[in-house]
Amino acid sequence: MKRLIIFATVTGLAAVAMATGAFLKTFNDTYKVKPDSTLGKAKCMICHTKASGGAFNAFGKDVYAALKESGGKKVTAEILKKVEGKDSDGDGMKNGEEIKKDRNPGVKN
Ligand SMILES: [Ca+2]
Repeated sequence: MKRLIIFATVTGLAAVAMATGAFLKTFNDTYKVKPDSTLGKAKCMICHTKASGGAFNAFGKDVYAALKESGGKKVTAEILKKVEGKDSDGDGMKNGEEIKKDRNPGVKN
């Protein structure tokens, strides 16, 4: 039983890491994020509240809602474009503009 729990935990974590890695790659490819930029350093925290993942921040919630609405399982450039017009973190600047200015759209600046 203990082995089963460990196996499930490890494979579960791997699946989560793979999913976020794929989403992050889509984000980075869509917006041509440079590694030394604010967004490049934010990595998982573009969509999550912690560097290790965990809960979605305001932008992550909007991307997830758009993903669910699309009926797909992968975040695509089209899904990211759908939330560009929103101001997820409520700081007065739209997500698309924040991303262009290398600001985190999920964190009030
Ligand atoms: Ca904003």
